[in-house]
Amino acid sequence: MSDLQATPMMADTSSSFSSQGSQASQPVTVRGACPHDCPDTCALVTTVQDGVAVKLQGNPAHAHTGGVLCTKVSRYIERNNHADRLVQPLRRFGPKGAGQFEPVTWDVALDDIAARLKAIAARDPEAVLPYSYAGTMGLVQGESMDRRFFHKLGASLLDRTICATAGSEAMTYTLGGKVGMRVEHFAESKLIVIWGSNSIGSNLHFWRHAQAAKRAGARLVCIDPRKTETADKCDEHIALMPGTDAALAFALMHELIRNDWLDHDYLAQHTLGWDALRERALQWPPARAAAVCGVPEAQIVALARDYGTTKPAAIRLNYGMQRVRGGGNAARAIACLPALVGAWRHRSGGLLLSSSGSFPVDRAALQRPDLLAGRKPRTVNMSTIGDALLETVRPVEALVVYNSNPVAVAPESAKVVAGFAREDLFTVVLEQFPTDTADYADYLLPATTQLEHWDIHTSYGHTDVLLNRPAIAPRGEARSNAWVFRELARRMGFDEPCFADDDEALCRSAFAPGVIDFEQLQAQGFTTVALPEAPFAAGGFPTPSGKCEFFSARLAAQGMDGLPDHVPNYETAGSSAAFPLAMISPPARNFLNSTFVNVTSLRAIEGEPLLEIHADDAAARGIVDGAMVRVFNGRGTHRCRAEISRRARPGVVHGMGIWWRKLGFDGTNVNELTSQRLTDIGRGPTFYDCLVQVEKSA
Ligand SMILES: Nc1nc2c(c(=O)[nH]1)N[C@H]1C(S)=C(S)[C@@H](COP(=O)(O)OP(=O)(O)OC[C@H]3O[C@@H](n4cnc5c(=O)[nH]c(N)nc54)[C@H](O)[C@@H]3O)O[C@H]1N2
Ligand SMILES: Nc1nc2c(c(=O)[nH]1)N[C@H]1C(S)=C(S)[C@@H](COP(=O)(O)OP(=O)(O)OC[C@H]3O[C@@H](n4cnc5c(=O)[nH]c(N)nc54)[C@H](O)[C@@H]3O)O[C@H]1N2
Ligand code: SF4
Ligand SMILES: [Mo]
Repeated sequence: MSDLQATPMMADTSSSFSSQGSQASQPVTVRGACPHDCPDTCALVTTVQDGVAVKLQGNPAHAHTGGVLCTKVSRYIERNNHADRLVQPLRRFGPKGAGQFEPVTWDVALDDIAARLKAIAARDPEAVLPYSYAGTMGLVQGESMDRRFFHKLGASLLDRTICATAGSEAMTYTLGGKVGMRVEHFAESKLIVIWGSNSIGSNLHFWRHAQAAKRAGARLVCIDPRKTETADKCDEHIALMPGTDAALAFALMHELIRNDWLDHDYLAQHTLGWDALRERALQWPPARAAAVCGVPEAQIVALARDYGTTKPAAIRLNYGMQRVRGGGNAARAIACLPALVGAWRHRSGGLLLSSSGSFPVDRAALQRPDLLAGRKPRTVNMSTIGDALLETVRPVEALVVYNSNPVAVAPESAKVVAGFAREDLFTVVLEQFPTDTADYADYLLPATTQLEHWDIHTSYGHTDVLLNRPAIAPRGEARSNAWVFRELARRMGFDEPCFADDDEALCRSAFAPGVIDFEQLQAQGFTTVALPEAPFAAGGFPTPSGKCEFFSARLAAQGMDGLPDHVPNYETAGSSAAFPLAMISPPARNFLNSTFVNVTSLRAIEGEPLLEIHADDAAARGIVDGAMVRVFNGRGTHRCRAEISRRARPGVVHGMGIWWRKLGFDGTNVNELTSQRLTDIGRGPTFYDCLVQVEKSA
């Protein structure tokens, strides 16, 4: 690869960096990409001196990043150099889950893993299950050689639903894909509705555009049960009950219809099912929605007026609102709104949930589903991994976990832990750190970090492609995920040429030739994809009808309601005397899911596992600020510190996520309480559809 920057040259993450480390030299800068599961996908610049990463900054040349990183990733070098980094392959000798390991060589580990997988696959390849999510969003370390390996093996397929499928399938049914406004155009919007998102905490670079809009006179409205730091900075906060967003969306439609704030021409030309949607919306006068949402009717009426009369109006929808039973329907109802008022006509109007459908990634080349050779393995839903591992009819016998920490992040921990603790389950974990999941490994393999490996990234919050070059040598014997699967493939006797592709070649195969400007990507670390300014100004939705599908024939064909509806939570507030409080467990600002919980300086900011509770709910239980509490329901108990907080509304508590169990009190976290029930659309988890009781704890 020809390199225009003064960056180290290397063929693969496994190559040696010792030649650079040996001589004192000028600092060099290496361009990269933030790997984390965050919509912002920042461009990074790492300064390396004598083989050591000495500084990590946002790339000022990348407009979306603007030279700014969040607090978390500005500590990435601290994380990289952490004393607990896994630096050699480990084999379990203690009981499952005890985290007792002895070091072994890579050859010993890989030979044994390959032999074990081979033996299981000879009986039933589907007894092997990969488990991965977005610990890195990189296409190479997240969805390339690993997928080739499991496709060739014929392993069970994993339905990767843990975060976003309810909302993203809702977008696909309604708009035709994970597409929408370009994020930079929010800066020119006159009304921004931030719906189910704490942008300051979890989408900081979007917030910069929202602030620019605000300075130019835009009104900002936040729709969130929690009074987040984002809600604090908006002009209006609508603190609805969890899982009631569809009711609010229908009441807005009701008012748009009643006041004729409609774009009749847009509705006639570019939408499908308007008459039926109109009829349904007319059943939702604001008073009805106010009762369901637990917010003042006047607030709904005022938002409808703002939305109906301000142009351009934009909605930043985020995944926080779709982690409930009706999350898919709610996202569909909200996605209908821009078409009612013709907001899509303007590039700064419309909606954005995810931009990830904007990228023409060549997934067939990366993942090689053709290696299945006609086999159709069963699919296991990652959101119900607890139940899946306890299944006895056709049990999972081997589990390979990478880029994920399921023991901490998956719902209903008691079952997840019981599954991972099975003595007859062979578990391989590729990790950077000794996480809760790592403790259950039979083999624990040390993984490289983003500073140490190649990758290529798209984004779900902007529309650029980023290249990540390794800046430093892997710590100890750490190896990239792609290297591990390449080595396993060799030992399994998989001899297709694609199993020889190195990590850099995998970067190149992510896009078909000519689709992106790879030269520019190499030169500056990022490149754009060609996209329209206002994608649906003249319709042209990528749905089967080419219209915004209020009515989805595809959903109807599956026996589902073709129109969006309000689908109440499984665990509706007020329905249970035993468990009267609704609990949501949104991200903590200084953690990224369960990543960074072990970084001392960041954990110090978050303090301890925390339950935010309204003063009235606390008083009714004799709970004082800072008291230890027991949060419980029929699934489990979690002890944590109560904070009497103005961020909580009455009836809703917030168990801030996602602590490592072993760093929390009693070795638990909030997922002791969450359920494995799935969303209406997309088979997603319902983390925020959860009733609990809270009491003082000794
Ligand atoms: N700092 C930080 N950033 C992150 C993450 C993190 O853990 N920490 N996680 C990353 C990941 S994996 C994702 S998926 C993205 C997006 O992650 P999101 O889940 O969109 O995260 P948030 O932006 O925190 O938005 C969640 C918000 O939704 C609110 N909410 C909960 N229930 C409801 C509801 O029923 N209706 C409405 N309207 N709101 C509700 C919560 O109170 C919270 O403020 O963020 C990413 N960025
Ligand atoms: N209660 C509750 N639970 C939730 C949520 C919630 O809001 N509330 N949010 C949910 C959401 S939105 C999501 S996305 C999931 C996230 O769940 P996960 O995808 O499991 O995310 P993390 O917890 O960040 O764990 C990622 C792990 O990948 C590792 N990793 C990073 N890079 C690499 C690499 O290159 N190689 C290898 N081998 N490992 C690597 C990190 O060290 C880290 O331990 O959690 C879900 N769980
Ligand atoms: S976590 Fe998000 S905001 Fe922070 S550096 Fe990474 S992409 Fe940027
Ligand atoms: Mo997520």
